[in-house]
Amino acid sequence: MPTAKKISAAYKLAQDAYAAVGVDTEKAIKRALALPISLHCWQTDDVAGLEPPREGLDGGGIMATGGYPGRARNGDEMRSDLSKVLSLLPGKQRLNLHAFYAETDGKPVDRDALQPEHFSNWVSWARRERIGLDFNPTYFAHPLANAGFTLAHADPSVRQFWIEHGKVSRRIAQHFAEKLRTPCVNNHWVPDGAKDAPADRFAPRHRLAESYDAIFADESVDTAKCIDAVEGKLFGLGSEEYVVGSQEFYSNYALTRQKMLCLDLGHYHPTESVADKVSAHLEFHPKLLVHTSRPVRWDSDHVVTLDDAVRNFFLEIARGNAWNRITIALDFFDASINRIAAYVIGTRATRQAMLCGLLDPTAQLQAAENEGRGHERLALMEYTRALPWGAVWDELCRRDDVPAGADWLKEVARYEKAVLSKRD
Ligand code: RNT
Ligand code: ZN
Repeated sequence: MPTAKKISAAYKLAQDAYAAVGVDTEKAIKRALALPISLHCWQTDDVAGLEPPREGLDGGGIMATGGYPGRARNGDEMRSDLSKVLSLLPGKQRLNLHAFYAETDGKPVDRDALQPEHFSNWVSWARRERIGLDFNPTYFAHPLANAGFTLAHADPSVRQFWIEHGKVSRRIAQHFAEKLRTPCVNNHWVPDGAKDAPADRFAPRHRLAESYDAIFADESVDTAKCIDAVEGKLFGLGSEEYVVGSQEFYSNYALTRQKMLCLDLGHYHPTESVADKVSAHLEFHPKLLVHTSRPVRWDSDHVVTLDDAVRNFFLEIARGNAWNRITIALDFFDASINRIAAYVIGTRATRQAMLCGLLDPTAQLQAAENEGRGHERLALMEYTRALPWGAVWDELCRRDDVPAGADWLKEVARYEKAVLSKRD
């Protein structure tokens, strides 16, 4: 376990090694700590939500697998777990809530009738933790989503229900922004799609665009406070053949309607590079939202690790100096391991990838490339992999007063014994 003295000694050496390739580690640490990561609340309870359980629901393409003990069963348990997680993370965090984590005091309140007051416990908690809130309308796990269609449903009354849900979600997001004095990103993802080849791919897409337009037509919502994002995907459980809200659909929609486009690292074909999409989108879109995730063979939402996909994504942000144009959020859920540890691993890995991006000797690499020394570019790229970013990371943790190395595991074990193991 690294002591403060050893961390500082290793950091000094690392600082010199990075300085030799023109990188200022002090600057990188400051920036890596300041950029917020929005933690998804849904790893606490395996995306179950806090609504009364309903029979015969189709999960809407979202499924957490595994039965590790200690799942949070209510809002208080979720908040307790999330506070523990926050205490083990360096840097600035936010919380990303889904609408079905409303707390309605046992009264049934359907999604189209949700109000800011149903989230007052979350707002008080966020205030105590001094963090901002983000939001997501929940267009799944509901009887009116069972057909596999919501905003693109052929029945206008079903569409209208979901349009109302979209509208209330924006008012709730605006409320969060006002209460916590920080803009709230409100991300829309719908499960709409078909398992098998539809005869008409046009009509649902037309309906989806019209429904969103109806949601966003509400001018009482201030778009400086509620920042709407839209998230597409390639396929899902039950929408293997056709996803109404595909990547192309949402790229065009976001661009023409001034909405933020969300790229989820699990939402593409495994051979596609999401990193490569960054510069293509940022040529046209002012900002992007990213969901870091880890697809294993498919959109499996495994806990994020410091793999090449995540590293390369943030390298692109660094190389385009696009840190002000990216909003960072997490999206994974694994019910087969300790959920507190899952968060700490995934959030730390995301921030480590950000740090690695910030430590990239971009100026030298680009100079070598521009001056025709491709071999130098490649050699330097390889060399940077061996540079001691881990020593910089430990120093970053030390400065923010959170456990460095794997020391946080002890606290996870303590919390598991004292709290999680007492849950059914
Ligand atoms: C689904 C999307 C979406 C969800 C969350 C729960 O494929 O990635 O972001 O995971 O809204
Ligand atoms: Zn996502």
